[in-house]
Amino acid sequence: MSFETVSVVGLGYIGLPTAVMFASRKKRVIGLDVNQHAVDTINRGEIHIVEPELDILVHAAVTEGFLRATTVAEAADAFLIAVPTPFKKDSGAIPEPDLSYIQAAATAIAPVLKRGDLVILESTSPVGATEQLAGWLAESRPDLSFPQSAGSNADVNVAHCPERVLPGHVVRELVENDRVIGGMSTKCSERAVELYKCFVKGECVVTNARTAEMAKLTENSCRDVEIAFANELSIICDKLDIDVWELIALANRHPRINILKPGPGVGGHCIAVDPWFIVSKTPDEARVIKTARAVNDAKPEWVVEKIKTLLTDCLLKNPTMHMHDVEIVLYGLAFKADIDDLRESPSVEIAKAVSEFHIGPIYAVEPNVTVLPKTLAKNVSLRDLSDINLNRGIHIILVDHKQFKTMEFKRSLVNAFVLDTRGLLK
Ligand code: SAJ
Repeated sequence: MSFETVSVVGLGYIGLPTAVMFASRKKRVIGLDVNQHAVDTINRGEIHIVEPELDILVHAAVTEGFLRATTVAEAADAFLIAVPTPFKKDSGAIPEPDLSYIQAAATAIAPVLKRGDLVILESTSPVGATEQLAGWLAESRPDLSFPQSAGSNADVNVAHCPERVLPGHVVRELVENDRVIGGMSTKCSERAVELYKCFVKGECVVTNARTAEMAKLTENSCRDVEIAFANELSIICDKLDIDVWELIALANRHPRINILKPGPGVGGHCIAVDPWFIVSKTPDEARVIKTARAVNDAKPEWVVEKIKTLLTDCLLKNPTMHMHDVEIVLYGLAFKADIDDLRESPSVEIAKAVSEFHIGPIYAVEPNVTVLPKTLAKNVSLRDLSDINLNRGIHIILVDHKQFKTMEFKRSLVNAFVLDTRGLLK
């Protein structure tokens, strides 16, 4: 049976581009989201997030009638769940995954499930979450059989196919990347491959659900560990008076070395979160993964200390100045370059810490947002790059947005009090 109607649950950074991919292949796509604003925006053919090329695709999908968003679940042949999987706040030293959004998605779609349907969990999840999802669906629908009891003969097939696309490159990577397809039975995997093949040009590699869950967590934990190594190097080099950027460039000339870039810390809702899903299941075994998290989480604090030192230096060099005269300019608040996503951003954390000790003006230059987060709104003002006086104050580069990469900007900053956490000026 082919998939005529596809329902995508969760219309965020992953769900919306995925919905649009199916719509572009002329599938009837129903997007389901609890956020009425997102639903209304999409139904107008507009988008509520920043992602290159997505606006044109959504506009086309909606105006051609292939994509429609709603807050109430409707019947479909396949359901893709792309909801957040954060960790529980205040769950102790090792954060525990919060599966409540997946449970809510299961509760929403269960009433409209029918024989032959396929349910795919795309959200990055701890090992065992797909089985848990299938359990919740089975509880709600005792009239249908699921793979945990019926295997390949189940009425409803369930698989985990983790999203692996890079924010900022989602549209291209959705099509080109290989997919890991972890079915709860052979039939589940076959059906999932059939579905993804309608737009994925990469290979669809089949495994079981638990391995697929762990594969995704492994990818992001690997990146976290590698970034922690770079961040640790940057702190060591600072102490030893070595230019870390030159050092890494030299080391990377070795044919088997590829050190990543240090930064102000690791942000976003993936790399800073997913390793905990491994650590919380196996705390005694996941020692490197846990340490990498600690190293990366401590980097913003280190940056804040460097800003304090810069401020002291600035005041010592300008004895007539008072602290309230010194402007601190923070370049970039997003968690990485050329996106508008401020979630779990180390730059926001740094800006907040600066606003707690500095009594002078604090400006944030973030070309991708128009409103500051509530935590910063009181003491930090959002400025255009063109309104910044580069000849005075302290300048902290937190994100390497394309707007900061111009030669003119780089040259102007050379003589100022500058902390370049991204190596942008190198
Ligand atoms: N970062 C550094 N130095 C680097 C690379 C990144 O400090 O050399 C920082 C970034 O500034 C950012 C954080 O790490 O704060 C994460 O950025 P990222 O570009 O490494 O990753 P994400 O979170 O945008 O996307 C990751 C990707 N995973 C991998 O590359 C293994 C993506 O493919 C996943 O789909 C995504 O997580 C996800 O949704 O899980």
